[in-house]
Amino acid sequence: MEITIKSWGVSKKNEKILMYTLKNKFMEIEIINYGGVLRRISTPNKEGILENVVLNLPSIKDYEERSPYFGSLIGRNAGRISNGTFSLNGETYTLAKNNGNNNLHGGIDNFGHKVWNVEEIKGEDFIGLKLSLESPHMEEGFPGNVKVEVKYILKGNELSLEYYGTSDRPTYLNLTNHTYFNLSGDFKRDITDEYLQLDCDEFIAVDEATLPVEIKSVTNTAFDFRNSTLLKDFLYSDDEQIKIVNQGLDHPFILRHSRENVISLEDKISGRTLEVVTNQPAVVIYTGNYLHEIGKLNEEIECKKHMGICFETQNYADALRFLPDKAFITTPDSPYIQKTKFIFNIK
Ligand code: G6D
Repeated sequence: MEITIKSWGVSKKNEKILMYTLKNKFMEIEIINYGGVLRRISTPNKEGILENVVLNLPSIKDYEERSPYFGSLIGRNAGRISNGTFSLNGETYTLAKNNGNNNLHGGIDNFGHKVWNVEEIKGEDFIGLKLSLESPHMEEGFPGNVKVEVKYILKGNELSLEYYGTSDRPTYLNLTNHTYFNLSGDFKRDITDEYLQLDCDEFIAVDEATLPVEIKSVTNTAFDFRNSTLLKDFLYSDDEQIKIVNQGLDHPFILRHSRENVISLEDKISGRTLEVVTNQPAVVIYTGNYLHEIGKLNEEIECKKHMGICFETQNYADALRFLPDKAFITTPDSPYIQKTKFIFNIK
């Protein structure tokens, strides 16, 4: 197990960008201090060949100018807050609007655009990084002086993300990571050949602005992934909710938590599988329905629609408006905690 660090240029604000590579016997990952971006995860295919299973871009300039949150840590809020406003304890807060009339992924100067502090962590059977940042009271309109820590921990074939946040006054914190997985290896194919299985009896239907409108049973809908489903069959099936988000998934699913592994993705061609385990109540699954707009991933490969799939584990979408009783409020006495594990295997 080893951690190596190299310089990865400078940001537009002249901040030093560092790339951390963590390696063990099974896999390798790369993290940059800009946005806490998880830039590469290389895992073996069934022939034992290590290849990258997450979408990435070649330089820091690309991340600053054209990344649709590739691998970024997202805060202070994952997803949309409708009308860019919320009320808490009788106060109304006006947030930065960066998605029509809504606040998306925390606003303009969100956590995905910040340079995080990074410390190395080492244990007997794991290595990791502890990323931290402070977000001042009223940043992007959110109340509270907030301190956030995210640990990336690599142990065998598992990558864990442990989030911890505190605030000096009540606020809304809802963090996630926006990695786009593609198990084919080095982006050989899009995700339409991959199989998805979810322990979810319910999903949340959305409107034209991708805001949540109704909790629905998955039974007798295209959104029933309780049995493993080939993504191609879902993505091109005829359903209003698929079309409303530009042909795909961009929907919250409510996690059942009846067994340990609540989300699984499988690529039968490479033999790779991914399982996601989380303590969060929901996951927004996004199938990269606009990825054809971002240009090239590297010198040879043009990014296509459905090139990656995100599992954004989080609180219920737009919870302060849509499900206020379930919105988790961070207070000085009750910190924000999320634990999510990504487990890689070969079948
Ligand atoms: C998120 O849910 C959103 C999408 O609508 C958005 O386009 C993407 O991030 C960039 O997953």
